Amino acid sequence: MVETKKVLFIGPSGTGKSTIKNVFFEMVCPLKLLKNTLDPTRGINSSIYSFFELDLGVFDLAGQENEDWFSKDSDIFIIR
Ligand SMILES: Nc1nc2c(ncn2[C@@H]2O[C@H](COP(=O)(O)OP(=O)(O)OP(=O)(O)O)[C@@H](O)[C@H]2O)c(=O)[nH]1
Ligand SMILES: [Mg+2]
Repeated sequence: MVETKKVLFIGPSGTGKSTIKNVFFEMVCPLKLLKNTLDPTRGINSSIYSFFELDLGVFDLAGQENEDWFSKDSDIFIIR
């Protein structure tokens, strides 16, 4: 049976959330990301990765919208 899990990257803007996602899940070179920085995330950038018996949902949230994640958009924390 395939298990499903969810990981959220949430925190202040410009602290490296999208960089971590790109390095660990997309295998992008960290040095390349220090040179060519990513644009600030808007809204949610979500992907699903399958590892053997695991489907992992990874949600990279915009730091500039942190107030919304803890108020009107807090359903992001619900595991469906
Ligand atoms: N020196 C250093 N810089 C980093 C590191 N991780 C990320 N950065 C830099 O920090 C900046 C912001 O990185 P992002 O990954 O876009 O930050 P974020 O948390 O996704 O920001 P938002 O999308 O605005 O929420 C970029 O210029 C990165 O190159 C790190 O470990 N060390
Ligand atoms: Mg980002």
